[in-house]
Amino acid sequence: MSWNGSLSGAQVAAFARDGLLIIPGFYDVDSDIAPIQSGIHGVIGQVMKRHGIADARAPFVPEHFDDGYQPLLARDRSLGGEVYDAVKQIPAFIRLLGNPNHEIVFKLLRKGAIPGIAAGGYGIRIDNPNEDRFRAAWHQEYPSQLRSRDGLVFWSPLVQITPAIGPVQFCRGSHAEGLLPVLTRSDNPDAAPGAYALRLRDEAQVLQKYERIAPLTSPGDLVVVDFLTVHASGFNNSGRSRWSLQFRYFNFDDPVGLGHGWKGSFAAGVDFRTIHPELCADEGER
Ligand SMILES: O=C(O)CCC(=O)C(=O)O
Ligand SMILES: [Fe+2]
Repeated sequence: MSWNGSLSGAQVAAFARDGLLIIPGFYDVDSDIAPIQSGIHGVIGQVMKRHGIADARAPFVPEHFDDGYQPLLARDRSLGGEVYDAVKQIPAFIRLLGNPNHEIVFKLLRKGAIPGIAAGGYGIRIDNPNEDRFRAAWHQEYPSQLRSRDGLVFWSPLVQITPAIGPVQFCRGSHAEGLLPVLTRSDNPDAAPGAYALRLRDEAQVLQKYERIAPLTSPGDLVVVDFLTVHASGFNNSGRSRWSLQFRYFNFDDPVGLGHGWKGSFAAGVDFRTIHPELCADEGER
């Protein structure tokens, strides 16, 4: 069972109002999600193999696809990084990235759009328990992706999202702010890399205006996020990593994207400051 190919008028209106739309059961858990989970199970095994670690795991079952990952992290955090880099090359993941339903949703939510897949804008997040360094602080997607201002993030969990595992938090309706200025941290060598170094300017004032929602979604569910909706990672206090899919699409017909030629941002080796200097201030300049 997966999406029936249509969105109701109420869903389209809710997305326009909230900058966010949850579509339960968008993906088929057996044919879309389980093959990705199985691929991850295989990659974890290959990382074990590469490092001479005996693989004593049970055979793959979807609910426990990430068995063996916490012990890898405990042994050496860099092995987690190897898994992270490898899993976005799983064929079933790339197949789902290009699923025609993403284009259909894009065109239903953005009338007249010409959808594109943001190169470097897709991946599988692994938000590990009690780890802060790679949590996404409050942000809009556009500065870290560029391509077009009216893009969409397709976010979907590979594990059941519970309060303890740290659901993503969204400021409902915050896309109405338009493009928000950011602070950069050019002079701090200890700052997190790339997009992680950006902070919303006047973050507290922005946040207090909006209701925060933290959807508890299940594998197969889809969260569609406007590129301007302010959101942040939750805190994972559970014993399991929070695995989730991100596919990002943009619009070739967006005036801002047409203006800069659909350039990518940090993941494409571009510094956001060079494309939108008017939106940037160094943290030291405040
Ligand atoms: O999953 C998360 O913690 C953050 C997700 C996010 O920022 C995104 O998908 O754009
Ligand atoms: Fe994001």
